[in-house]
Amino acid sequence: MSSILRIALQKSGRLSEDSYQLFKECGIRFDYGTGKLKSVSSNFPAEFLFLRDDDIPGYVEDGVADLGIVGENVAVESARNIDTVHRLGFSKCRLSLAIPRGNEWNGIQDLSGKNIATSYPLILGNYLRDQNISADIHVISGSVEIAPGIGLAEAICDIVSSGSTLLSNGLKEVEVIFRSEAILIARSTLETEKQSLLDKLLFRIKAVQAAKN
Ligand code: PRT
Ligand code: ZN
Repeated sequence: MSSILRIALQKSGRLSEDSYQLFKECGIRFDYGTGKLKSVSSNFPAEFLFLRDDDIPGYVEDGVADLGIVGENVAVESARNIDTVHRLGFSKCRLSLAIPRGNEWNGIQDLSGKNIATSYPLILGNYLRDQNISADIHVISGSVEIAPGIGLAEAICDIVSSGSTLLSNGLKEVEVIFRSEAILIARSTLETEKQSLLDKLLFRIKAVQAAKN
């Protein structure tokens, strides 16, 4: 039986368009943006699944998908047993600590004993442990940047790209704790046939990237 790679992509969001473009530039055709949950490529042994980004690491670990594209921030925070096979260079952003603009900042020790709101408790927890800082992590799933304004936390740790969201919420970025970009992830043990399809795919991705540099 000939195998087919199952590849999980974000259905709609900041990774979607560039993920689709990447496969298109690799010469791999499939229907995208039709609202369907999956699409089989017409010219490469691959089937694409369109999912929420947060679900992709789990599906790859469980073998529902063989490969996926996610932000490194999401892959690391998921703590799933998955492999990073390639860095893709798009959807770049950083995970940063931010505090109210008017507050003084003398360094990370200022956060000792403080409340920090975030959707990234694992990455933040590891960072604070490395820095020997003991602070309370308050997990919230969205709109983290409003937490200081409503008295929920003294600082936040959130994804930043242009910085305009921080600015419009009266916050300033004081420390970058993690830099992220889109990555290609894979199940940690792929069957031989799937591995050779992945090798073919990687060869094309690298050629596309090299042509751009
Ligand atoms: O619906 P689904 O769960 O699939 O998507 P999502 O809403 O969880 O994710 P999405 O599409 O917003 O982001 C997908 C990935 O893109 C993230 O996991 C990051 O790896 C990456 N990325 C790049 C970003 C940003 N840039 C970004 N700016 N993710 C989020 N943001 C947020 C940021 O948190 C801030 O609130 O966008 C807001 C605007 O940022 P500024 O600094 O440009 O104002
Ligand atoms: Zn998400």
